[in-house]
Amino acid sequence: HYEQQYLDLMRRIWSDGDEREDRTGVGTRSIFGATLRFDLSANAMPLITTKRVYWKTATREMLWFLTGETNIRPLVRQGVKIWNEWPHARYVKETGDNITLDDFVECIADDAAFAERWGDLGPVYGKQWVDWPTYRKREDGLYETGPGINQIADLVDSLKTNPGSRRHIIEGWNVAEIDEMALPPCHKTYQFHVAGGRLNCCLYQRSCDVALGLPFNLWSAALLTRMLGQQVDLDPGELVWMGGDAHLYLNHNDLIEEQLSREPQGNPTLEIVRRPATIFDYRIEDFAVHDYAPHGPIKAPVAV
Ligand code: DHF
Ligand code: TMP
Repeated sequence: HYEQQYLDLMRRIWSDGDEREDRTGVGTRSIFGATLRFDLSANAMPLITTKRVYWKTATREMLWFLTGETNIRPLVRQGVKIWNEWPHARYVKETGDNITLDDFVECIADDAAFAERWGDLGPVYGKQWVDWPTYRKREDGLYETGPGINQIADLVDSLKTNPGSRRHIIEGWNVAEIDEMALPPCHKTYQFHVAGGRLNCCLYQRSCDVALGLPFNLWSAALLTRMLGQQVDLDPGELVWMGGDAHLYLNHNDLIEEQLSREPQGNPTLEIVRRPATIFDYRIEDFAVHDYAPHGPIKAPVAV
């Protein structure tokens, strides 16, 4: 079963990983360098079945990236909670107001001005993907800003006009803006490859929370590949995932023990029920998952 690779990675990190302090203070076991491969043909998806993965949440996040948005407000208003902790932490730190996460999120949802001030993550994925900033040197030696680069639109174009290219890349790691981001990009580089009428994707992830983040990241990378494939008339090929620091947080112990006791079940597929005019026109209703009958959800705290 395709999921065995994921469980093997989890087992290997838990048994052999280097136990260490990390930025969040929670502590991890970590290995460096890992690869997973998934066949996406026949609409197969690398959706984890040994716990319930909220693929609609991950899909809403992907659609939000594609709008170029970096404020959590549109996510919050759709009930997507996965980015709430970071603006909340910044708010508490900068104002000294010890508001609860729930109350903070309610303010983001109800008060547009508050959200404008406190809901932004900085120039993260969405911004870099569709509006990477440019500048150029003028005759007088000063710099002026140029129009932003829409990497996604350019990618669709290059896949269509120059499929054999080795430069089909989406990059999130804008070195000059890293320190303005709530979190520097984890799923930082996507490269695409066309072979035999199929679209392959390789994701390089510099840092990976294997228990909480990776199920989302695998789904999202496969989803993006499927959406791009539909737009440029290529069948889905393979997803290759490469991780740098692949880790398990020490407080995910119960999740890990439980998940490693379960067996993968079933082979879920993704149907895209409509063909939107462009890569930017997908809606959540366009996606239907079939044959997904996972084990029950397993809750675990996210390290902030
Ligand atoms: N920080 C850390 N430490 N790990 C992450 O995976 C992570 N991911 C981020 C931002 N910062 C991060 C963005 N993606 C969840 C999943 C993905 C995600 C953030 C959080 C998460 O908590 N998933 C839970 C609940 C899902 C839900 O509430 O819908 C899960 O059980 O999958
Ligand atoms: P770091 O910036 O110190 O590496 O912390 C980021 C943490 O978030 C790390 O545990 C990896 C995790 N993460 C994912 O695994 N996937 C994601 O998509 C995101 C945004 C974060």
